Amino acid sequence: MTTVAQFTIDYVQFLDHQSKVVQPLPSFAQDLSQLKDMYRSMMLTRILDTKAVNLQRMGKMGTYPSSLGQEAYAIGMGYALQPHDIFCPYYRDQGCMLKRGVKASEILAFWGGDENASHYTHPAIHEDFPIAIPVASQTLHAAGIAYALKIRKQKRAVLTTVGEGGTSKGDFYEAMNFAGAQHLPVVFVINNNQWAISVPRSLQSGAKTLAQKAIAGGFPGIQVDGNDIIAVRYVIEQALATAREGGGPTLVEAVTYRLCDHTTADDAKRYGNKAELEQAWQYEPVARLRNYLQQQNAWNDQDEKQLQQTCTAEIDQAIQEYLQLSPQPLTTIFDYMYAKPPKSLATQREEFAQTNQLK
Ligand SMILES: Cc1ncc(C[n+]2csc(CCOP(=O)(O)OP(=O)(O)O)c2C)c(N)n1
Repeated sequence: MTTVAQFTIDYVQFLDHQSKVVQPLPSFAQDLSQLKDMYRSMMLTRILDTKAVNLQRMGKMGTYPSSLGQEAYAIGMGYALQPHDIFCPYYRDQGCMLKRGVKASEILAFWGGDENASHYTHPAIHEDFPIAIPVASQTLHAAGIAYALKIRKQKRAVLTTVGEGGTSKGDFYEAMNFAGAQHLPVVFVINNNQWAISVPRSLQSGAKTLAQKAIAGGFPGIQVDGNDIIAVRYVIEQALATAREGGGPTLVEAVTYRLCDHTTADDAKRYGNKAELEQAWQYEPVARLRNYLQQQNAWNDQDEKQLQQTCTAEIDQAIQEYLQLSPQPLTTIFDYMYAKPPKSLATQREEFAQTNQLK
C-alpha cells in the first residue's frame, strides 16, 4: 500500500489567551495606531449589538442576531478586504459591514424590516451582497460571483461567510466543489462559534476541524484563533491576495464562541453550558486586544472611557436616523423577490393588501 495524498491543517494564532505574543507579529500589527483602529471597530460593533438588542426588547426593531464574542472574526475580515473586493455576508457580520462602510443606521433598518437598507449608500461597496438569511445560500452566490470575476479577468476576490452549522448544508459543499474545480477567486470563512442555535459543534460534524472540509474541494483549509484579530486579519489577507492573483480558493475556519443568544428570538440559557460560557468569556476578543494594548502602554482607562463615549454617541445618532425612517408598507414583503412576480404571488399580494386595507 502507498499513500496517494496527505494533508495537514495549520492553526494560526499571534496573541494567546493571555494576550501574550506567541510568534513574530505581521507588519500591520507592529503599528499600534492600526491596532487601536481595529480595537475601535470592535468597540463600535459591541455597542451597536447591545443597543440593537435593547431596541428589539423595546419593540422598536425585529429579530436581531448579536455578534457578541465574534467581533475579531468579523472586523479582522473587514480589515483584510479591499474596497474593490466583494463581500457576501451572512447575518452575523455587522462588524465587517461597518468596516466596509455600511452605515449603522442601514444595518438597523435592515433588521427593522426595510429591504431598501441593503442598497448601501457608500459608493465603493455597491456590489456587496445583502445579508443572507437562508443558511449557506450565500456561499453559492459567492462562487457564482467569483466565476464572473474570473471570466472578466478582474483582479478582485470574493469573501463569503457561514456558520459552522451552515457547513453541514449541501449548498456549502456544492459551492466549495465548484470553487475548487474552477479555481475561483473566493475565500470562504467559517464563523465556528460552537453553536447552531441549540446544536453544539460536537453534534454538527464528526470532522476534527471544519477547515479540513476544503480538502475535498481541492484547496487549502486553515484554522485560525477567531478571537485573535491579528491572526484573523493576517490569514484572510493572505487568502484574499492568493485569490486575486489567480491562486484559487481558501477555506478559513475562525474558532470563536457565541457569548450571546442565537438571536433575540432565542434563550440560550435553556440549552447552553454555563461553565463553558464562563470560560469562553476569559478568551473573548475585545479584552484580548485591549490587554495587549495595555501591556504596550498604548491604552489606559481614560482612553477606554473616551472611546466608549464616542462609540455610544455614534450609535445613538444612528438609532435616531433609524427611528426617523417611515415604516415600509407591509406589502413590501411581496415586492423584492421577483422583477415580475408569478401570478400566484401577485394574487396573494392583492388579497393581503385588500384584507389589510393597504396599497
Ligand atoms: C435554509 C435555512 N434553514 C434553516 C434556517 C433557520 N436557521 C437560522 S440560523 C440557523 C442555525 C445556523 O447556525 P450556524 O450556521 O452555526 O450559524 P450561527 O447562527 O451560529 O452564526 C438555522 C437553522 C435558515 N435560516 N435557513
